[in-house]
Amino acid sequence: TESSVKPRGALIVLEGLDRSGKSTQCAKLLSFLEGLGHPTELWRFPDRETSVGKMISAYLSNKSQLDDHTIHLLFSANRWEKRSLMEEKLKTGTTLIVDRYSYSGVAFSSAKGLDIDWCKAPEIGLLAPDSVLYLDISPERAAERGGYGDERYERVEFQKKVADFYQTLRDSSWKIINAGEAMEEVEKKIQEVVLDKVKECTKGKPLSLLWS
Ligand code: Z5A
Ligand code: MG
Repeated sequence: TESSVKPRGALIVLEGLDRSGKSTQCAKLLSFLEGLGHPTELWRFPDRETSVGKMISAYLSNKSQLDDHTIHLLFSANRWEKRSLMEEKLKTGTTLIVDRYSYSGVAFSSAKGLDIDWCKAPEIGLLAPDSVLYLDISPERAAERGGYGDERYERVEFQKKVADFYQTLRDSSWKIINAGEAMEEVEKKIQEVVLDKVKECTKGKPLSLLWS
């Protein structure tokens, strides 16, 4: 019966270029939702703690070299190894805030020149986010924030290509947040969007799969 439907958690994804403020805003969103009494966890991809994640971390810090296809599949495997736990958490009522997800996977590898459909293929069947918030900032503005380090991909020219692929991937359901504003402004906008989604999921919005 309808009354036995368990309220589930929402899958909230933050995407955006390097230095767009994802990790900053994910942390703020976690305290906001927790403060309202919603069971919430903060996840991130890559999850560098798993054995696959350690390979990814070595690659990103230039300690290892891998073929572009190989690293793409490792990023995807890193999401697949967390998929069943993700589903369990959501179904038992925990909202997940996820710092980067499949869209990063497809945008970054496509920006290197891999075929976009090939890049999407291993992502098919992962859980689809209930909401994607895109923190929108130009690569030049993002670079001014400093902290560009020695990791792979941290170059303005490459970030421009990534931005183009994010543009290709986005659909009308994405919430585009102006990430160039003050942190508090960005924070408020994200809160509005996310609260609505959390409510929808509590009312029984079904989970769906990528890429549908
Ligand atoms: N990657 C991939 O290729 N395939 C995949 O499947 C996945 C990822 C999942 C590592 O990701 C790399 O892996 C990444 C994509 C690729 N490569 N790049 N680029 P990561 O998530 O571990 O690292 P990161 O995301 O490099 O970017 P970041 O440094 O974490 O950026 P961020 O989280 O968006 O920004 P932040 O740390 O919150 O903020 C950056 C700075 O700006 C910091 O000093 C803040 O205090 C400041 N800031 C934040 N907001 C503001 C505002 N509003 N105003 C002014 N200053 C601000
Ligand atoms: Mg980050």
